[in-house]
Amino acid sequence: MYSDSVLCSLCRCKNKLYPDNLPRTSVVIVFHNEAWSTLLRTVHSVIDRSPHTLLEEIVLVDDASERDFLKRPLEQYVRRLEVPVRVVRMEQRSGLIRARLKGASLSTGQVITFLDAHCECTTGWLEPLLARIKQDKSTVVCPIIDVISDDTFEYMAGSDMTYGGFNWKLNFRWYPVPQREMDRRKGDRTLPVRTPTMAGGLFSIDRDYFQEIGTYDAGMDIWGGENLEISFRIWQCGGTLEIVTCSHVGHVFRKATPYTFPGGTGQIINKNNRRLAEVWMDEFKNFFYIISPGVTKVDYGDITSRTGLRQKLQCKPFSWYLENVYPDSQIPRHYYSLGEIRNVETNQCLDNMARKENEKVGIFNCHGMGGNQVFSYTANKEIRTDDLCLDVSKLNGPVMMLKCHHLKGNQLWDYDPVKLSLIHVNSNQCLDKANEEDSQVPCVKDCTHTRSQQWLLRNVTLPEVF
Ligand SMILES: [Mn+2]
Repeated sequence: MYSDSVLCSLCRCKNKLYPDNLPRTSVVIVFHNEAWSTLLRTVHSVIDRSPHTLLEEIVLVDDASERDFLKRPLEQYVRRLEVPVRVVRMEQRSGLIRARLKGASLSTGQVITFLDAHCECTTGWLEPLLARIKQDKSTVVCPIIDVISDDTFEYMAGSDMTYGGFNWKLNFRWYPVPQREMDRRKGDRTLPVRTPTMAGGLFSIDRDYFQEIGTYDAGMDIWGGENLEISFRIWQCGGTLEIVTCSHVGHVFRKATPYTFPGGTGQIINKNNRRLAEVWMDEFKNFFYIISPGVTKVDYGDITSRTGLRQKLQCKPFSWYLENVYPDSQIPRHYYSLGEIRNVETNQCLDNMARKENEKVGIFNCHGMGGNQVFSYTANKEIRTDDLCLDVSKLNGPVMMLKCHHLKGNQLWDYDPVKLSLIHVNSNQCLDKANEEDSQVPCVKDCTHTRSQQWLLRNVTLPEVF
């Protein structure tokens, strides 16, 4: 499918030339109780693998660590390095967002590069990032994030064929780079990928542009949601977000967050996500609220400065973002219904039963609370629950939940609002309440239009959102 030259994308990256007069960067690294080895591995890899003419300084921001070796021993150690390294301390536990803001404000390079504290930069990582920003300062760039095992520290190349997205719960997720983005780059995988969102840990941004678009939402606590917030903001307010495929930085992926959150992880992320949804997502915030009932009870504080920012910058609506930046989004731009799918005979509702990809969809007593019973019948005639689509691959078969592939095929359904039938187009069979063997497994059968094949698509109304 791809030419030989594309398969050699890495060696073609090696042959690229970059201008001499690239902007200089400060590297800002926030840490909290980081191990000595991983922190210093990050620092040394920046120093060893960046041209020093491009490196203004490294700013280490300590978010109130408790480990002794991160105090004076760290300061003494970095003093003898050949690049200026500053250690800045937060007075109290402040979280990633506020610590990064502090590091950024104390740094001086024209570009600010944020890195996690457990990274390894590879040779040639920096030049392609800075070159993009030199071309256009409203381009925000991420390297490809290579994977460093947290068990063995084995280094594995990350993929240039995935980009950043998000699901209805507003979790960041990697999804395959769609064909349209391959086409836009004419198959040249050394060209940057336009990505709808960033993972958040590693990116470079022009200092003035960072200010201009409103840095971070300082009303967000600790960690979580800030990466989607800055992603939406960049795109909606006229910038560009890219993964520069010729830049590689390794990152130790940990199985669980080592952070302790005052007040609990869940509540903080819910608060941050509510701020994100309320400021940037317009009516599409309903996808988040309906699939996460309970989140609407979380207080999200005052957002007037952020909605004011959106107005001042004349940022585009979220529908524009879905249409133009992320047409393969898990949130459909157009849809007929967002709510429950209720069987007329049994009065039960389709339910994903909290099952995962490649499992069967279930059916259960309707509770009207959203969550696992939320399905959207989209304008593309998919039946979606989050990023999974109802899919049937054999006659009379059970209905499976597969990753939505946007290719119609076995995921294409016709709804007849008069007969109330949901017709699986490929098999020309109708969705039926269940099969004989198992009353909890909806399946498709030849259409009879009897009551067990009749379905009501109803919008779920949200509990009062405040
Ligand atoms: Mn990390």
